[in-house]
This record gives sequence, structure tokens and C-alpha cells, in this order.
Amino acid sequence: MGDRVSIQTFSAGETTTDIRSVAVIGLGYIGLPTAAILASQGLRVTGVDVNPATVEAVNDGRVPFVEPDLGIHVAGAVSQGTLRAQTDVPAADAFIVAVPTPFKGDKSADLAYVEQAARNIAPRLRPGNLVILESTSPPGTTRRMAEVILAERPDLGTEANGGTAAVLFAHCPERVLPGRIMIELVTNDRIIGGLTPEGATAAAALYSTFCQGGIHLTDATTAEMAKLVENAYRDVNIAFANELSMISESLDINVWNLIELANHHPRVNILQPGPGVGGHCIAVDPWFIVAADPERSRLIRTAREVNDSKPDYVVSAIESAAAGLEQPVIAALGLAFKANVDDTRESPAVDIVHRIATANPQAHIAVGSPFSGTGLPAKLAGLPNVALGTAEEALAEADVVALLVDHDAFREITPEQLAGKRVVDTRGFWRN
Ligand code: SAJ
Repeated sequence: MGDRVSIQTFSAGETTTDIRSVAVIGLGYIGLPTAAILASQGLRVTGVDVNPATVEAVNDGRVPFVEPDLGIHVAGAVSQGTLRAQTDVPAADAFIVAVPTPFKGDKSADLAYVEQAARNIAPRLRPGNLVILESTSPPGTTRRMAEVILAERPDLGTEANGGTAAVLFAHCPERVLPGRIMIELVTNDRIIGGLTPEGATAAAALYSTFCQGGIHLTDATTAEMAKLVENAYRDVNIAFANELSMISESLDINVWNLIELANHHPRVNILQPGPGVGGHCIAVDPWFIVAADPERSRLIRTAREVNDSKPDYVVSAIESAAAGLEQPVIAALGLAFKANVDDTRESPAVDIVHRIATANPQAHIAVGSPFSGTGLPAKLAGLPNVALGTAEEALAEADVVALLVDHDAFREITPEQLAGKRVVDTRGFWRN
């Protein structure tokens, strides 16, 4: 399928697009912001989601999760009439697939959502349409998506020849950081990989309507791998910090001071240890590289194992802190997978609270969270010895305090609130 795409770079505004209407399949953390930002550029955008509650929320101008500045974009686009949501895929000039790509039990990627999206798009396609895969995917997935579509539509091809009309395909991996999505969507550079050079160029033109960073063109497989490599790079570096935290504890060294000192070297920049790595990206994507070449992915696999083992270490530390107390009250501060978001998917903090609560039925776990209004996640909701409230409430009754997430709100906690309590600080908030 097509020629190899050579690396080419565009900057904002250098290209123009004929695309007027876009269907974004999947209105989650990536699809909804992308739909909203395209709509704010005047394109006619239809967001598509299988969840009727999400569709209803978007059509009411509401966002079903916490992400700074997204609400104002969605509400504005819906009231301008440039964004609407529905459960069926409409006809459009371009389709952006932003559905989940979780991993299966064997850590290989589950492409069922991508394939279903492809089957739903297929009947709507017209010659000249552009189909973009945004979901983080193993090498070869864009080609696979095209194959699924073209199997349903033998009248179409990737290049116009032999009586077949062409559809363009590209992979445009997202790189935005939750908590900063609306800023990074605009300012980050983009990598765009085409199945053909025309696919890459058409996708670049669409993304240059809102992306002010550089747009770098390549082939689809390199783009898929680039995204995985970025997250594996971060995972390896966080694993280094997490490993240092465990070594330092055994040597009675304050790891936060150690890292701060080492980072004064002009070429050293060690990341921060924590309770483990969460979220649906960094804790998942490196496995797609391991699955693609298990024998040669030794460092990437080990980093995943180091980060996945960090919650065990934190559980032991909390249990040691509570040792000797008959009915300990443990304040667990934070449940999200990272600071200042409410997202608890793959969160090490949730895992740690769950394990402490189930292994220690005599203990009471008072979870303190700035997002307590959203309730406990399903994994914790039924546990009789876990309750959710504010940090103040949790601290007031606690014998042991476990800081699990570095939410800014926790910086208000005073030394008086911690006085006389045993503290397990996984984020180095109270390092001194
Ligand atoms: N973490 C640490 N120590 C650190 C940095 C992070 O323990 O020094 C932990 C966080 O607490 C969290 C996890 O790592 O549990 C991941 O957080 P993150 O802020 O590093 O990344 P994500 O998952 O929010 O977003 C990442 C980003 N990728 C990179 O920075 C290479 C983002 O740009 C991607 O778009 C996103 O994954 C994605 O969707 O793939």
C-alpha cells in the first residue's frame, strides 16, 4: 500500500484543507478535546460515542470528566452549532478514530474498538475521504484499520487506480498531557504518519487548522512506534526514579534531596519517584513494544516491572507504619493516577487503598480527596472499611497518613495537621 513517506516538516498555517466536516469517533479524553478544538476553528464536527450519557452531556455543552478549559470549548462550540454528538457515524470529509486501545491479559493490544470503529465508518465513506487513527496503537494498526475498511468496501482503495476510488489513511498519535490538554493540543508538535504520502499531507493540512507546533510527516508505522517510544522513554525514566527511591530507603538516604542534588549536573534530569505509574498510557503503551519484539525489549519490560512493583512497596510501608495499632485509621490522600486530575483509571493509589483495606479488615481507610464529589471508584465503593471525604476530614481522625497523589490542594496541609501521626509520603511533599 503506497510509497514510503519521507520525513517532512510543516509549520502552522503553511497548508490549507478542503475538509469542512469531521466525525470524531470516541468522545473520551482525546476525542472530545480534538472535536472541540476543530469545531472552534469553524469546521462542522460530529462527535460519535457509544455511550448515550456522553452524547447527551456533550449536546448539553457539558464535559463528563475534569479537564481544565475543555468545558468552555465544548459549551462554546455546541452553542455556535459547530459541534454536536450522536451515537451513529455520519458521512463526513474526514474521520478521526480516538477509541481505547487497552491491553489483553497477555499484554498485547486489544484492537476490538479500532476494528469496530472501522466497520462503522466503512459504509459512510466516499472517495477522497480521509480516515485518521489517533488512538495509541501497536505498529501496523493503521494498515490493519485500512484493511478492515477496504474489506467492507471493495469499491475503494488507498490509491486511485484500476477503477477503485481512493480513500486516504493516516496515523496522528496524540501527545497531550492530561491536565494540560487544551494547551498542548495547540502548542505541541505533531507526528503524522501516512499510509501514502497523500494521506500524510491531507492529515497535516487538517491538523494545521489548530496546531501551532511543527507538523512532522512520516509513514504510519514509524508514527505508531514514535508514540509508543515516547511513553516508554518516560516509563523507563520514572522506573529509574522509583528504583532509586527504594535503594535510598535501604541506605537511609532522602531520595528527594539525592535527586535534587544529582539534577544540578548539567546533563542529568532524574524524574520524581511516586507510588507507581498509573493512567492508561504510560502503564500500557510500553507493553505494545514488548509484544512486538519480546526478546529485544529487555529494558522496556524491566522498567514496567519496576514501576508495577512500586505499589507493593508502598503497601508494605503503610502496613509497617500501622503495625502495633489495634484498629488503625489510615488517611489515604488522593486516588487519581496523577496530580490535579480526577481520573482514577489504572491508578496506583486506588490499588494501594484496595489492598490495604482488603488485607487489613480491622483498619479504617479514610480517603481524602479534592475530588470527593465524584464518589469512590467502583473498585473501592463496596468496601466496608473505606470512606471518602475531604483531606481535612481524613487527617482529623488518622493515626497514619499516606500521601498517594501530589494534588496541589494537599500543599495546604499544615505541620499541625500531621503532628503525632505516622507519615508515608510517596511524593516527597514533606521531605524535610
Ligand atoms: N509520574 C511519576 N514521576 C514523574 C512523572 C510521572 O511517578 O516524575 C507518574 C504520574 O504520577 C502518573 C504516571 O507517571 O502516575 C504518568 O503520568 P505522566 O504525567 O508522566 O503522563 P500521562 O500518562 O498523564 O501522559 C503521558 C504523556 N507522555 C509523555 O510525557 C511521554 C503525554 O504526553 C501523552 O500524550 C499521554 O501519556 C498519552 O496519552 O499517551
